Amino acid sequence: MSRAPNDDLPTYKLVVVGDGGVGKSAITIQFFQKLFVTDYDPTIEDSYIQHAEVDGQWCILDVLDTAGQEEFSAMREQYMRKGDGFLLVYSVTDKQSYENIINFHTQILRVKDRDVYPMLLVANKVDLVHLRKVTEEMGRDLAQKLGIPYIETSAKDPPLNVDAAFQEVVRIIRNQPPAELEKSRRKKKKGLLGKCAII
Ligand SMILES: Nc1nc2c(ncn2[C@@H]2O[C@H](COP(=O)(O)OP(=O)(O)OP(=O)(O)O)[C@@H](O)[C@H]2O)c(=O)[nH]1
Ligand SMILES: [Mg+2]
Repeated sequence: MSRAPNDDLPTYKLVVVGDGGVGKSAITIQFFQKLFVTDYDPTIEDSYIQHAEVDGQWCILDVLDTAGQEEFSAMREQYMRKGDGFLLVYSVTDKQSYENIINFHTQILRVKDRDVYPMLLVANKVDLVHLRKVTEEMGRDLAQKLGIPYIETSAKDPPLNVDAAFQEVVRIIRNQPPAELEKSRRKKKKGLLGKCAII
C-alpha cells in the first residue's frame, strides 16, 4: 500500500448497505484486501480504513460494511447518520434485494433530512450470468427513478468495477453542490416555522 503524501487529508465515511447475502462484505474485502471471500458469514458490522487516490487527489476512506440480515436492522439509523456517501447494493440473482433498495434509499434520505444524498446503486454478482434475474435495464431504470448513478460489479476474481464503485462514491461526495446542505437546512427551518403557525 503506497502512503499518502500527507496526513492532512479529507476523510470520507462510506457505508455499504443492502440485503443479506448480496455481497457487501465480498465487495468491501475485495476492495481492501484484494481477495474474494467465497464463504457466507453474515456481518454484524465491520469497518475498514485506508488511504486512497481518486482522480489524483488523496483521501482517507473509512468504510462501514453493514448487516443486511433483518435481525440487525435496528442499527440502521445509527450508521446512516454517520455516512457521507452510500453504496446501495443488490444482487442481480436476487429480485427481492433489488426491490428492497428503495427502502434503504428512502430511509437514508429521511435520516439525513435531505432530498438528495450521495449514493450509488450497485448491481453485484454480474458474473453469475445464468442465475441473473435482474437485468441491466431494470437496474438503470431504478437508478434513474432514484436519481443516482448505476454500476455493475462482481466481487469474484477477476473483480469487475469494485475499485470503480468506491471511487465513484467519492466523486459523488466531492461533486455534490454545497447548496444542497443549505437547502436542507432551510427546509428544516421552514418546517418548524410551519408547525408554529399551525399552533
Ligand atoms: N459469484 C459471486 N458470488 C458473490 C459475489 N459477491 C458475493 N458473493 C457470494 O455471496 C455470498 C454472500 O456474500 P457476502 O459478501 O457475505 O454478503 P453480505 O451482503 O455481506 O451479507 P450480510 O453480511 O449478511 O449482509 C458469499 O458466499 C459470497 O462469496 C459476486 O460478485 N459473485
Ligand atoms: Mg456481510
